[in-house]
Amino acid sequence: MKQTEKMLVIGACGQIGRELTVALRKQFSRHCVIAADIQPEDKIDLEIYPYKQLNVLDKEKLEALIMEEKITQIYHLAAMLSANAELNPQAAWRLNMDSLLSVLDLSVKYRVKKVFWPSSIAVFGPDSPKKNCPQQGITEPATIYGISKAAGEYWCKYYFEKYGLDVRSLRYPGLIGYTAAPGGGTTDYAVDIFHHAIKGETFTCFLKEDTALPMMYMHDAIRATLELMDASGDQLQVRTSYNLGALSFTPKEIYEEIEKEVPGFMIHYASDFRQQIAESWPQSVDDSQATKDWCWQPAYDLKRMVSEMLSKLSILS
Ligand code: AKB
Repeated sequence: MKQTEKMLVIGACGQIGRELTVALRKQFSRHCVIAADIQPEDKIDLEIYPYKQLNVLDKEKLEALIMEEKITQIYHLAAMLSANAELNPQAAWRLNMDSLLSVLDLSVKYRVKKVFWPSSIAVFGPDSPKKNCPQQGITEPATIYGISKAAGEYWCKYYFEKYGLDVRSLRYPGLIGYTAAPGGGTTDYAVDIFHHAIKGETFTCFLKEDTALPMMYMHDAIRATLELMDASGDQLQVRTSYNLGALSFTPKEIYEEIEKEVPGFMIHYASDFRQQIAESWPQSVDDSQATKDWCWQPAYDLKRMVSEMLSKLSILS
């Protein structure tokens, strides 16, 4: 039954896309999962194949791909993240919203069975509770990225209710992985810090030392995505996007954990415009609805994540 699925991962060269493509191919098979991204084909490693170059804003090309490949599931991960979006608000809105609307529209037209679209903790804003921010916490985002994610969540719910399209979504926290670097986010420091530690370089952090944010190891994020997509539709009470929690730490706390394994590693703090974005987000989220509906449980704590990141990155370097 699983073999009849044909999946399209849009944004497959990005931080989540790369690992999700590999995980889906393990669960299904290589030829069932088509990776698509804006990168030209000659820049792609062999492990990403089968691959199609796609600018997701090119709706005609997206339509041809869905139709020709008889796609049954779409994972739409292409987006501009929070910090870059603050610097390019119009372009961020176009990319984040127009691409989602094309995916939703074409999914209805071609009877795609399931769609995954990532939301973010960025849907919350300065007036949302800081600790254990609830599923239904106030969503009045202060960033253009957050506004696009909040609006996107309602579009997903609307397509589910109006057209019966099975769209599923998670509000990812900051994600930390070792295969692909994030780009243009506010939580990126928590990945960059590892690369500096491995190279023996002092790290300059763009957030203040006591700025706590919700975070998650990539393995947990990928597993959560697969578990949500595997869950039976009638278990899912949330058709906007699920809060998803695992860790909450400050730059100082992750630095101290890394320093235990890399003695002498140094950090320096020089906060910039990203500090204000971080301060508008909650420090931790309440994901009990995800636990209740599809049994979500994170597996990695800070210590385990730090140790695995350092050992994987030292093998790769
Ligand atoms: C970002 O920092 O913009 C993202 C996010 C929290 O969605 N990692």
